[in-house]
Amino acid sequence: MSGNRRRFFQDAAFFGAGFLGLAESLGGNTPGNDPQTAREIEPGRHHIPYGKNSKKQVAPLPAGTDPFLPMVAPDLADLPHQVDGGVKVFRLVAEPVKRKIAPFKTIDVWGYNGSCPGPTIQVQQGDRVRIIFENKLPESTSIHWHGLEVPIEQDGVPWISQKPIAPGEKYVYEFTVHQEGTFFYHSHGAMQEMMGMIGFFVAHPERTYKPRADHDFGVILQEWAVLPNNRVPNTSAMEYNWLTFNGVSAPAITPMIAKLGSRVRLRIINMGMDHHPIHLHGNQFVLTGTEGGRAPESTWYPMNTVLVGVAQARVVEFEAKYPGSWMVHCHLPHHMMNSMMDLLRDRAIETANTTDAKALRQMETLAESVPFEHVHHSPIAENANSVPGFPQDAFMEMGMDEAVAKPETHGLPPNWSAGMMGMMTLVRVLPDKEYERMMKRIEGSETDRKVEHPHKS
Ligand SMILES: [Cu+2]
Repeated sequence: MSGNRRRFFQDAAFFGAGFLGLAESLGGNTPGNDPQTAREIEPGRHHIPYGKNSKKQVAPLPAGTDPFLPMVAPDLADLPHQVDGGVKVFRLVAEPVKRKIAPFKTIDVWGYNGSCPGPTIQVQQGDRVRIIFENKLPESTSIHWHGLEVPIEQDGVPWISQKPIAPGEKYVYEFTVHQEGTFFYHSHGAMQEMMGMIGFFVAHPERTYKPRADHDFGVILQEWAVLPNNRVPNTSAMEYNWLTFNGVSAPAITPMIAKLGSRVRLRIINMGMDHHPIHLHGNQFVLTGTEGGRAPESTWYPMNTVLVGVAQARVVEFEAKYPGSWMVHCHLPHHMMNSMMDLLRDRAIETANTTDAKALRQMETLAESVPFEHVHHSPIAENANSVPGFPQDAFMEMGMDEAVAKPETHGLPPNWSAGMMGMMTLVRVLPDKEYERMMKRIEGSETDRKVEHPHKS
């Protein structure tokens, strides 16, 4: 039949669109190859953004300082600290990490403390911080405190402000955080950055921002070029086939949960090769901050898409006035997709030159080899095959609700996961009672996890 339509799918295979990568599953991946399971990233996923976390603040607050609402970065954990003579002491370890970016795709990246991106550092304006850093990479590295005004010897640039930190070496950074805002820490090596070596460094203000937010969420934007049947990103690539929020691609990204009537803050930082226009459905937001800190209220104006350029932070806030599951996603079309290269391999799907029924059967056959529970794409017209340009999105959707199920996805409509790919997640705005039930569900699953793994708690 039509060579054009067949080529569409072949091209799409190399272009990177549609299905989630399934290399490991189709290739008979063994559990031992996946040290970082979904369960292991759970600690950062679960959160009670309403106040409970603030009990974790151990150091007494100086006079004139408000307690802060910690930021929650879904799918990432916080870096814990100890207090030594009034100094907040963090231990940060650079090391290779296996990151499960989708149910059937784990990649070899570099990060910090077993996580890529690294765990979130949260401090308060005025804090003295000490970061005891250890390099467990096979090469030298250093850490730059992006946006923070620190003495030159703390700036983390190899050969300029310090000697490179050799493999196996430790290095201590120490400085006072006099700013407030959304910063990041990252390796100052370009290729190491593209291997994922970044994390949030949030400095909460001494005095709570007005109006105060009830929820504070964070998202790190990253892109990866991972060739078929490969697990190591190509860090010199100029085009990308996997796009992640906090190191996970949709639909595996954990939704953010907000209470109806609350004020929601979303901090977004970008450490990659591309800009990302991040769009929120159904609501307007205002830009309340950048990588330089809080913006004066006189500069706020309504918008619903914020362009987050490389090395920038953008902080937006909105009133969650409307109940529903509202999408937050990058609006670059190719960033709303996952790679289908891994799925296709040598079994190139030939749906494009066949009828809808045959296409479905082929998809069902593929689905049988992986734990997809739904393969029912959106309806197509009877004459679809005669329309120039068909198909575009017609065969791209594969539901995997069960594979990515977690408390935060409870109650979403069946097959919700089918259309979610790449840099895409949800803010679920829940009325009071539903919100309370959701929080209980999340807490309950945290309790289960602790019982199951008492040695980890
Ligand atoms: Cu994007």
